[in-house]
Amino acid sequence: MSNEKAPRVLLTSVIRPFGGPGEGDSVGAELFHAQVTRAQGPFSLRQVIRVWAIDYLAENIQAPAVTLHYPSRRELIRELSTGNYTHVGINFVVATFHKVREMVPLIRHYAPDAKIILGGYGTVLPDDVLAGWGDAICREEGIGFLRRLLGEPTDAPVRAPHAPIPSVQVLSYQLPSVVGHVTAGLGCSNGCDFCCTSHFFKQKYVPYLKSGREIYEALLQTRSRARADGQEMNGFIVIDEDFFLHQRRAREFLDCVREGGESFGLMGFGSVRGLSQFTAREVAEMGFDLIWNAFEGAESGYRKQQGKSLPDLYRDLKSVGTATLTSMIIGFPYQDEQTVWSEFEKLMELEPGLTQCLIYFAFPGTPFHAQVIGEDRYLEKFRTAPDLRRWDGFTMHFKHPHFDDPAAVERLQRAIYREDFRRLGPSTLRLGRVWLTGYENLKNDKNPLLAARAERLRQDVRGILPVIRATTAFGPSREARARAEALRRDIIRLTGEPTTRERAMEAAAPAMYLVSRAGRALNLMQQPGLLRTEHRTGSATASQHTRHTMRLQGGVYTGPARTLFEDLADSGRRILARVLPDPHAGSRGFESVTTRGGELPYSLPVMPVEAPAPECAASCATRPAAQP
Ligand code: B12
Ligand code: SF4
Repeated sequence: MSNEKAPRVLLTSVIRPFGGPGEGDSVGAELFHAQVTRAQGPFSLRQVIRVWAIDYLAENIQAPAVTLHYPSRRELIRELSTGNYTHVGINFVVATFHKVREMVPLIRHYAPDAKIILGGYGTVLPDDVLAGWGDAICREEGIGFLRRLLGEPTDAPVRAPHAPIPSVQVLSYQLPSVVGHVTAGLGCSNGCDFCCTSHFFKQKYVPYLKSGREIYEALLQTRSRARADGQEMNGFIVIDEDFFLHQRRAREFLDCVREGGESFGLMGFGSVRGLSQFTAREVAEMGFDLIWNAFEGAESGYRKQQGKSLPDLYRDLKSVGTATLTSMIIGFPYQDEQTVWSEFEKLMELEPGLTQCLIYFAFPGTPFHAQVIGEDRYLEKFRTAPDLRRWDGFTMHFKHPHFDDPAAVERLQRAIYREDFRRLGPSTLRLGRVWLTGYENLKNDKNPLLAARAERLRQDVRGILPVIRATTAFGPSREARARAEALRRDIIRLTGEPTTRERAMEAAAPAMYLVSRAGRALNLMQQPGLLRTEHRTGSATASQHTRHTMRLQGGVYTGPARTLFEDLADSGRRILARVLPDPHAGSRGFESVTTRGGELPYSLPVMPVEAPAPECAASCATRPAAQP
């Protein structure tokens, strides 16, 4: 693809607002609130997550670039009209493909000369569905692809961008710090039958950071950039599908943390198989406060579940202050309603800090997708006119031996989220309980790293006192309120009486609960805000990368008046949409998604890989050079 002008690249997420008519209410810019704490009302954790893919791409090309996280339609138009772009890259997933179809005509109109590049896991869709919406499709590691497309050298190493996100907000109180991010690698070798990322990269792990030291240094680097911009970074998210599976690298990381002597606060993903290679104390020394772990189903039989028993593993992790976000799947063929509830009981016994429950569903390119097509299991409405907006884990797509009515599975899923909240209460308190346990067990530990961890956990636990007060007033059940009272007693017993400031925060908590509740009920200030960042343009400054992070949270951070106007306009559009025909309903012409299985198609255009670097690009390029 040749372009006469010097390349100037716009990389964007899909546009906001989210949650419009026909869209799944889980499909937004948040993880916790949309998919995990969704039944927890005002207690839900709010944290907008940026699209790190476009940050990685912008950081690792040479051409000037601008990234847009969650622009509105108007903001996208403004950028396209003034940006003089030669290339516009869009990151999307299957459930947001309808937004790509809204954005592409705008790009063609306002930047008619720009080449459109489609990337992200939405590209698992077949060529005939994506045809016409882009000039290039990236179905592989993206940095190598984009460098090749722009004619840039492909042998430069991959640099981790400085791409923080806001710390969580709860009861409308925003922690003033940011959370750092590092992607250690893409893909996963475990190969679970439904897993899009694993099969996107042909069950191969694609390391961005090969050594534990590189990961350690990347964390320190992003934090020192935040500090240079006057912002505290109090934790990190490490994206890597199974961090602990790479034992040598994780041990090297542990050595670096020991050498550095500082207790980190990390969130990452870890399977039973990976975690079983480490003791809980080692996991705690590395700094993990929260691990996303898969419970799936008792008989799901995935390789990743082999290792220590879940009760033992969870008990050990909690004893050192490491909580879990535990995910469960419903809709496996062996499960009937009773089985699901008995598996849920097992999950509740583990008392996870956070629970995710998804319906078993199939992305193109996965073995499960091929299987359901082979067995003709797609429901008629998905087979003939698949509504891609509902490829979100909250919709039942298949005929099931034990559920005649697919809506029954969706009702069951909602009931599970409600019951999890009713019994165990707000996640903030559940996490607090684990952190308090860690503090109690480690405060006099001879290992200085673990003693330092205890002190960090103590401070985190004190921060939840206001949420405890709101729970005792508005908690979902007697059980949850009693848990809250017991937790407050234990916090005070172990860490001391509340200070004057803490008492004031506690007193304000019920009012903050009511404010959050009103915002949700009126659908005000619920959308993310635009984060726009320039890279290598004349006006790009280093500090913009941290200073504007809070804008992601929208609401007061992007200007209350403007946000309010936008929210009201959105509500108006939603009312109108109730009487107008849904333009995306029953998308005929997409049947190939649910009637044709098989391998993922190739990236387009197919470009020869001349230099085998960056290393990850070479190892994960999904097919040999020049293969059609
Ligand atoms: C963080 C995350 C989120 C965040 C941020 C969203 C985002 N789009 O990044 C949040 C919490 C908001 C989120 C929400 C959802 N997510 Co999500 N998410 C992830 C997660 C865990 C990590 C993504 C990441 O940051 N990776 C690190 C970056 C650096 O790598 P990358 O994204 O793979 O990008 C590389 C390549 O893919 C490529 N690339 C990507 N984009 C582009 C664009 C261009 C132009 C080019 C050239 C290349 C390119 O280049 C990059 C560098 O190599 C992935 C699982 C995973 N481990 O990847 C799921 C994942 C992407 N999410 C998924 C889903 C289903 C969703 C939801 C629909 C869930 C729901 N029920 O609502 C929503 C959709 C929200 C939305 N608005 O898009 C699926 C997508 C499957 C699919 N085929 O559609 C995934 C793969 C999880 C899974 N295994 O099923 N998610
Ligand atoms: S362990 Fe997780 S990331 Fe790896 S294949 Fe299974 S579901 Fe996917």
